[in-house]
Amino acid sequence: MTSGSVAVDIGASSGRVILGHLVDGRLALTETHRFETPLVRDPATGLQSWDLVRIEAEIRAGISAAERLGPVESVGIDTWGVDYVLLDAAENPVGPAVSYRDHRTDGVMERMVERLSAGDIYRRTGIQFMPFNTIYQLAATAETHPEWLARAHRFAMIPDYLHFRLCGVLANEYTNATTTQIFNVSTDNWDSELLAAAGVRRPLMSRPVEAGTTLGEFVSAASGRAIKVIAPATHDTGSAVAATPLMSADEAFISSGTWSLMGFESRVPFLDEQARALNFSNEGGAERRFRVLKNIMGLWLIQRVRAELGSPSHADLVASAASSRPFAAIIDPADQRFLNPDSMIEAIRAACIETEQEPPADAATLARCVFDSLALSYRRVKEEIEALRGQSLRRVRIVGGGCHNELLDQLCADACGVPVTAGPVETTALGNLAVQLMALGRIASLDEARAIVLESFPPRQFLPREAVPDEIWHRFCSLAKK
Ligand code: ADP
Ligand code: LRH
Repeated sequence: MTSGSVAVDIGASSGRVILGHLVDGRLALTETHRFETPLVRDPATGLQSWDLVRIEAEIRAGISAAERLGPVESVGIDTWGVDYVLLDAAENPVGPAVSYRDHRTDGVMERMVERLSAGDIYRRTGIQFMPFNTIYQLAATAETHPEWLARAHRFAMIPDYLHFRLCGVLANEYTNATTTQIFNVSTDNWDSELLAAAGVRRPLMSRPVEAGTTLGEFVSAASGRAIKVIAPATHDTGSAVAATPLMSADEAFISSGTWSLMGFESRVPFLDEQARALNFSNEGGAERRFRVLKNIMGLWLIQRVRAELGSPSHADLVASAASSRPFAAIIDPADQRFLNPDSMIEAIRAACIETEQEPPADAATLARCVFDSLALSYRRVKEEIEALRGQSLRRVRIVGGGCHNELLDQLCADACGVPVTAGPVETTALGNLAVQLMALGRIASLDEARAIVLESFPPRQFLPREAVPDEIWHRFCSLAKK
């Protein structure tokens, strides 16, 4: 049997280990393991954190399961962005791996921006201002737990750390480094002034390596074999867009999961005043292509609503929303109150009451409110992208777990007024694999990888049907200004 590569793709809702084979110009995937990635309260500090011990054990279990299916040549890990661990002199974690959803960063961004100037931070990094960016998380640590930074010898983003656990080589990978808002897009390295402002000593950081770098070897306890550890685009969105079959410059992507990341690909970053005013990110990608995008609150809203409703199936929630009255109540998903409220249902209802709308009262109306509001957000970002580029978009490609939601796929086509394609669901794993296969010399370029993805997993099409009524669009625009 031909050897395969393993993509470990860990999202904020679930992690999966996927074995990929490239056979006759097609990629075939076998999921060998899936697990939840819930937030846990660190017992010592109460901080909302990730359980990296468990995540590492799940990764090892998934790789062993893949090996039972046949020889594995390489493995690479991607995760959500912005989160990190500090390592001490013995390379053990200092403090917990705190989640970006923890409230410790409340108010930190505002204070730092006042001190440093938003224009200057944006010119250096080109990254969207979000309160949970790594720079503000580090500044929060410097305020509340300076002893952690004092003890730290190294800084690792989550996938950097997990790769280190597999192969013993610690490297900071480029695509995820760009999500920190501490990476200087002009010098192509960590920004010393921003590091100092965040309270971090420069020697903690190493010059980021490219996506596609072979880091070392993982010697499998199960088989005794050595498996190459290859850093993919370790930022999950970087891997997702690497495999999104973008076929021309007038196509946008939405990487749809816990977040909806909507944007376009560019060979150059957009760093001017308009990009800053619109608060776009220029995230670094494989082959040094930039993802010019906006973080939209995404399916996190429905994940939390669903959990509070006792976890009805996704299919039931979507079906009930489909039969519920359109636009009965809408919210602005960008409102930071939705980042991590005690109750998402109460946060949505409160936002509706404040804007004099009937608050959704049951699963169907809550889900409809979330899906309608996300579709309106997609239209807003589509218009912002068009303004930024001075060019119309002609297609939106949705990838990720969220494209299972055919109601949302259709609402996106209706709101944006352009054809939408949905799929593949496992685009992030495909992008992770593609970069490994490029490093192994099996695929020549991202363009070739995308052609293979399109051939292997043809997406579904959704054409625009009903335009959003003007009154609704104006209501949404006025919500966003409040
Ligand atoms: P992440 O990588 O951030 O963990 P995923 O890409 O796995 O996220 O997407 C998870 C989301 O996909 C869920 O929150 C859910 O809203 C949506 N989803 C998954 N399966 C379905 C389904 N069968 N129907 C509708 N939505 C679904
Ligand atoms: C999506 C994602 C996104 C980040 C967020 C923290 O999973 O990586 O690109 O901004 O998580």
